[in-house]
Amino acid sequence: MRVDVITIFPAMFASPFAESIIRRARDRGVLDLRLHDLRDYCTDRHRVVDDYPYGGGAGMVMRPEPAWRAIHAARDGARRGAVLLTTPQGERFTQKMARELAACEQLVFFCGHYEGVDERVRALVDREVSIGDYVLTGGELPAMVIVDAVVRLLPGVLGSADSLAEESFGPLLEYPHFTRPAEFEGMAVPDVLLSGHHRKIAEWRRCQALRRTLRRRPDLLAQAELTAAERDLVERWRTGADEAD
Ligand code: 6GU
Repeated sequence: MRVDVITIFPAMFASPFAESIIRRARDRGVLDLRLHDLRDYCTDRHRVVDDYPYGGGAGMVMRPEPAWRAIHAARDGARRGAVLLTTPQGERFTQKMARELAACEQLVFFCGHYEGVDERVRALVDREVSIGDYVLTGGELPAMVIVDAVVRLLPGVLGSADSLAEESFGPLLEYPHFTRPAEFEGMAVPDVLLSGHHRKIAEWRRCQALRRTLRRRPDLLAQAELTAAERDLVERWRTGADEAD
């Protein structure tokens, strides 16, 4: 996958994109990452990327000309792909969207700043994306978050297929994990995990995932595919007929 990021702060991307899984994806040639400094697409001597809003009001607006040039320079029309604008006004980023974006051959991120981007730039934007209901200082961290979530889904990036299939947002939260020692600070690993009984271990984990999801994210249970027995169990926990912790 080719990923182009258009930003006024290209240096912000250096470390997150040079470590861990993203680095491995780049080393393996799965990810071709290109950073574009928006100021390089200015034609004025002072490389100004923002201007005052027509109609007045607080804050500055990102100018359309450098944005337009940068997006055209970055987007390779021969690749199936999308131009994404990171903005708090965007559609909420989810695991489902990560899967959709992972099917693209190119993603171009335009990192929003100031009060926003000149509305006419939206003519080149396929999707506006927000990573959640809070305000950040700019669209760089959201672009990094989205690239991270998408790239780890690309074939050949993670070690085993299992780590993708079993994890959260499948759509239950994960069961508790333990490693050695069997007892730590007076806290013991649940006996079933030491039993070597694979079916019982799988049942215990499924049960823990259900309890945890009910307690922490009951909204996720609505979309989960549960067996009749599991629905029943959850209903008993919910009504307090059975205690869940
Ligand atoms: Cl995409 N941008 C900004 N500035 N703040 C955000 C965001 C994006 N997503 C959540 N908060």
